[in-house]
Amino acid sequence: MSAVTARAHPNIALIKYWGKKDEELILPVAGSLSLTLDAFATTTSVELREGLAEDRLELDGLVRDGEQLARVSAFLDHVRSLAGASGRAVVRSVNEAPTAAGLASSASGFAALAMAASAAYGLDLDARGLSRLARRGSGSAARSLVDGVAVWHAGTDDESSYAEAVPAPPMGMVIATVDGGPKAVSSREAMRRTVQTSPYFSAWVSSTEDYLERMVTACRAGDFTTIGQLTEAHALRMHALIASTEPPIRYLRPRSVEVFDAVAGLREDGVEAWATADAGPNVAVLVQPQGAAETAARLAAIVGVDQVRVVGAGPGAHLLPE
Ligand code: 2P0
Repeated sequence: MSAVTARAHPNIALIKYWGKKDEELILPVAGSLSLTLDAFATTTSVELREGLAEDRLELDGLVRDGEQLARVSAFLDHVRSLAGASGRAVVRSVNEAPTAAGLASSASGFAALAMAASAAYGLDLDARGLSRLARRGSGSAARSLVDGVAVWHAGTDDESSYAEAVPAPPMGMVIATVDGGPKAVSSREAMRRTVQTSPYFSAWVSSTEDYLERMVTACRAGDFTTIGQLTEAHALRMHALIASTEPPIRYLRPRSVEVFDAVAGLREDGVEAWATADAGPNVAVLVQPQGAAETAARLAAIVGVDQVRVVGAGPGAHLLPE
């Protein structure tokens, strides 16, 4: 059989997902909201091949085994159980994110895999079904199925936890890469530690629900200033939460904090720019299209910022023609 190929992009959350209420189903403790990017795509093909004893994974041209293969194979087992199929597959995946820059994402990876694998195994899923499926690979992947701005409803079960589009004003991001080193603690493990040890966890859940509601309202209203304020404040709340674990985890580096300060300086000069950061030291700065060039120039001038890249809103995961 010929291969089915899909392409997906990473997303950056403006309201963050941090913590699960069900690890098996990957149900988050609260909803989140993100911008799918138009850069750093993952392209993945899935080919069913008769006679294979186990799935085969090629990532960026190298055959992978161990944990990486196990995670992809477990995901394919779920697809096979939905499809009533048993055949093994060859998965080939290529990331356009610069290696070691901390930008390769499980979101684009599992969004592309969900799209390609569901088609290869003959599942006929609608947009919601695809988002739910991608979620089972990696929570944030549920949002990379969606064009532009996506809200992921936390839901209460497998059925009700999925992402869908939210209307929003034009916006993009300037991504400042400050340190290419590997992550100290994976986000999956750090989330678990947070749920188990942070004394602030229940406040995080209630404040995220409150922020999400305000963010969806601001997106629908096209109110960029409120979107930006909520984005930066929510990111800092997440990093404060993560720092409150036992033992503590800190993802931001001194350079990351410098970028947050430079972004505050841009605002003082009248450029609407707002910073956010995920489970790592790189900083993504939310801007309107007219503010992107000045923001990029200002961030590129900071010593220790390795790379600055302007990105826009991108498409959700989609199949590529054969
Ligand atoms: C987010 N992050 O909302 C948050 C903010 C990182 C910081 O989603 O365990 O790789 O596979 O569901 O999706 C990273 O978590 O975690 C993440 P799993 P995932 O983008």
